[in-house]
Amino acid sequence: MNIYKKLKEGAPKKKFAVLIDPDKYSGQEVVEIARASEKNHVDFLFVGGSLLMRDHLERTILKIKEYCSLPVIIFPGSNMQVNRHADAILLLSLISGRNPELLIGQHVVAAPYIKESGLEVIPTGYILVDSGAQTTASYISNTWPVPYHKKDIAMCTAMAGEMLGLRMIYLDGGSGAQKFVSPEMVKGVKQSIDIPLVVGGGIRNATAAKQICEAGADLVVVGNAIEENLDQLARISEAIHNL
Ligand code: 1GP
Repeated sequence: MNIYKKLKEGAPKKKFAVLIDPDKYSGQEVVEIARASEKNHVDFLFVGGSLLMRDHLERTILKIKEYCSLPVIIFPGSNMQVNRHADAILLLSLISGRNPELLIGQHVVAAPYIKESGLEVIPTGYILVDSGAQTTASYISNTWPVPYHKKDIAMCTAMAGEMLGLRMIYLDGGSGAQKFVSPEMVKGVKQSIDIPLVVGGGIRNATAAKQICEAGADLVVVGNAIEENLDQLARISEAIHNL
């Protein structure tokens, strides 16, 4: 299955990914979320976390695979999060930051492992955006996020990412963001690039997901809101897919 193709060719139909942080779910909860995701037509399951405290990545992926047939994409917090049981991996280059380790350093170390894994690689320009308070992602990455109101910076960063050959842009307020990326910024970035645009961080309900899609996101990622209330999954999925 070519996941990038599925993402790109599906446009302008909007897509929905649920983020599963392996630290936060028990085995039974993974089963529940996997089943609910399949039932409610979620397009992709993202697995990963900025900081993992337990070695549960593989068992989480295997559990998902046992109970649903949705594509599993690793959204890695570091080069330790590579696992051949997933379908694809976002090879994130943190282009909003100036930390060489996250622009190229970790990739060099991970490259042979990723190659051996056989995972589909989706080179992704990762742009962290300030969301009201410091997130784990910005702290751990040792980078400054793009200021909330500076959409021009996000637009130019995304353009540069595309010109460098990255195949997707991910605008992220960070997990548990107090506010999601502004629709104005999403719109500006979407107009600046021809590659798919993923938006996540702090999207907590169907109204927010709809707003982000209408602004131009091709794929919306939700983690915390679903982790706190699984009922949100159906509502958000419906809002995104009915656009
Ligand atoms: C974080 O975009 C993801 O990197 C999802 O964020 O958990 O806030 O939905 P939330």
